[in-house]
Amino acid sequence: MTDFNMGNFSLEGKIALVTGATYGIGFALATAFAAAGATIVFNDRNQENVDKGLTNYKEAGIDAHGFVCDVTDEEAVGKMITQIEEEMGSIDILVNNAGIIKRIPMIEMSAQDFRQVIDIDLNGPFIMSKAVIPGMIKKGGGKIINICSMMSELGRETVSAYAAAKGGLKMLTRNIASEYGEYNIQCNGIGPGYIATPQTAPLREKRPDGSRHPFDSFIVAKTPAARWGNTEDLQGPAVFLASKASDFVNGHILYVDGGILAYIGKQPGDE
Ligand code: NAP
Ligand code: GCO
Repeated sequence: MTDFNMGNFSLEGKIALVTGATYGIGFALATAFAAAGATIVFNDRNQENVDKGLTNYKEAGIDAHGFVCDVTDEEAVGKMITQIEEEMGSIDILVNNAGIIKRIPMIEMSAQDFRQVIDIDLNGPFIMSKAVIPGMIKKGGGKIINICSMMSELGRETVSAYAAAKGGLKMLTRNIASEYGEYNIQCNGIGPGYIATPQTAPLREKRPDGSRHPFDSFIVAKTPAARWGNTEDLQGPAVFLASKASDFVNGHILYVDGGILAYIGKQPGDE
């Protein structure tokens, strides 16, 4: 017998804030944190989404706390964090999950669209992290998990702004780890592969003749696991990075991609 303590994976007594966690990946991560014992707080950018989220959590048997807050609005973020700290206590775990994508060829993309993606996907995590780190320092530690992407490593047509933001988020992750690691703050990233959520629904839509979207077949052929990921695939890695079990893991991006980044891809004709 070793003296390894399985309790190191527990999130009992922890307060976890997951941004944009009404549905999709954020919701799945929050429900896993709740199952591991954490109190769940989430935000979304309008009341309708927050209400939808509260219903989703209730149906899952989770007593979550929801806030209307846009992650790009520094003043609103400051107010939300103060309110959470006053009402529930300081935040132990922050997941920067809220994000958008715009699929537009780069030379047709307006600077305004490019800026909006960078604002939500990169400035948002900066604003959120900046707001929670002082409380984590006071408390003696904390966990920040940034939801990165395959596009933190790879490019593809139409996603220039998203790739720029998610590549930047990888480096923000390493920098937060570098700057605040000495305060027992671990900042890591999760890089999901292609996960079936509303964000990727347009890439899986059937063609008018009933055939599969070419991108759908392409991704299955490009993934050694030979399938799209589902949001549950991300739960174990997230609980690990949120828990004491990962206290010496810092500045790391954990790719949960069914092997995409390890694989050169099938030769034409073998798909
Ligand atoms: P999703 O289904 O579109 O959910 C994203 C959530 O973030 C939505 O609830 C959205 O609200 C919210 N949000 C957007 N902008 C916000 C803002 N400014 N302030 C607060 N909330 C905001 O996306 P998902 O697929 O679950 O993705 C979650 C994260 O994982 C994103 O960062 C995404 O880039 C990343 N990711 C996804 C995949 C994938 O394959 N699905 C893979 C890698 C990484 P609205 O409904 O109002 O837009
Ligand atoms: C796209 C996709 C991706 C994924 C994801 C991959 O259009 O290529 O939407 O960017 O959502 O981020 O990890």
